[in-house]
Amino acid sequence: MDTLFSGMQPTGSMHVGNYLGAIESWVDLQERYRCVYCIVDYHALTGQVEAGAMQPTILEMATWLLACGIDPAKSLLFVQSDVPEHTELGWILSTVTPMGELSRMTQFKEKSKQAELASFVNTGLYTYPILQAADIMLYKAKWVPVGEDQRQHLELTREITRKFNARYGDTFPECQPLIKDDKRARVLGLDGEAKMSKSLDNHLAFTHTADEIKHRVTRTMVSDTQRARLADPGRPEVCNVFTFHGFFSGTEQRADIEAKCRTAQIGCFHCKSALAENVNARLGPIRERAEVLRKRPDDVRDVLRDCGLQVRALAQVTMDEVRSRVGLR
Ligand code: AQP
Repeated sequence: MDTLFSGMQPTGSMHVGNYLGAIESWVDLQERYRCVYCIVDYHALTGQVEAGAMQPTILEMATWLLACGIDPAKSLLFVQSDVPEHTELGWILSTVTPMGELSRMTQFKEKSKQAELASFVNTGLYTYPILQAADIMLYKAKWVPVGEDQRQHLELTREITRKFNARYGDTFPECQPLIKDDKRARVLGLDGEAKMSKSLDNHLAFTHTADEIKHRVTRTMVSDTQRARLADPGRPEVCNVFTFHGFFSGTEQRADIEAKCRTAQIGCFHCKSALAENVNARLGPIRERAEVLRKRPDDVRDVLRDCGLQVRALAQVTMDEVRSRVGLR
């Protein structure tokens, strides 16, 4: 089986964008690959993390991932900082990474603007993609399921792999991104413009209650902006609410909504209410499983610890090889 790697930051709650863009695939891919899934707490330090706040959010993220269907009998789910080899390899890879390539990263440009508002652009934000390359390369992963926003970082990982192999000999495979080929690759936020994201507060979080989801969808989600009155025919093809029906509603209901929207037989509120119901129906069983796991936090910690030990053994084999190739002791 080929190895597959992906990571998730333990910041806030999982949201519908993470779920549709990445986590749904994480679950499906467990059947076909040796999956290594990582809660990337070192990466989260590049954001505004309060001292001491990380452990509960790591546990919370692990709980959501298990509730979504990550199965420790099939996949390795661990915490990045339990395997310090990530940062060791990251340092070595930084010595083959051109600064010019890093400076082109659009995520750095966007995140540093947000960080500027908080008056602190840290170096970790800039070198983030090198640590991400180390995360993947440490397990010699060939496949990386992510959302579209990570495509550029994975191109850089491939470039870093080529540079390392050219300098020290063939050591790492070039990874390939696994990105959905539809609108789930970049789920838009409730504003219908930007990527769904916690920091923009345009998201539907797994921690939102059913009522909060209903409120957010029916009251704040932007639909077809040109449809001013109920009597105006709608344009589902430009409407983010209709796109979300594509993610959450059945074929028949979608066809019905589309026809009635185009002929102004239903208004946006009706369409959004149906969507909110379907989102809650999808999240319901996940929330229930998370609730059960929350009563057994030690079981979740055990999974992270056991997987961490297994993964560290793999990482140490790679680092022995890397140190030897590079000429370190
Ligand atoms: N809107 C999205 N559409 C599709 N995929 C998405 N991903 C994130 N947002 C979307 C994918 O989710 C995985 C985990 O990403 P992350 O841990 O880096 O989360 P994030 O991108 O930091 O999430 P936010 O909400 O955007 O965080 P903030 O606002 O705190 O910066 C990745 O595979 C990512 O592609």
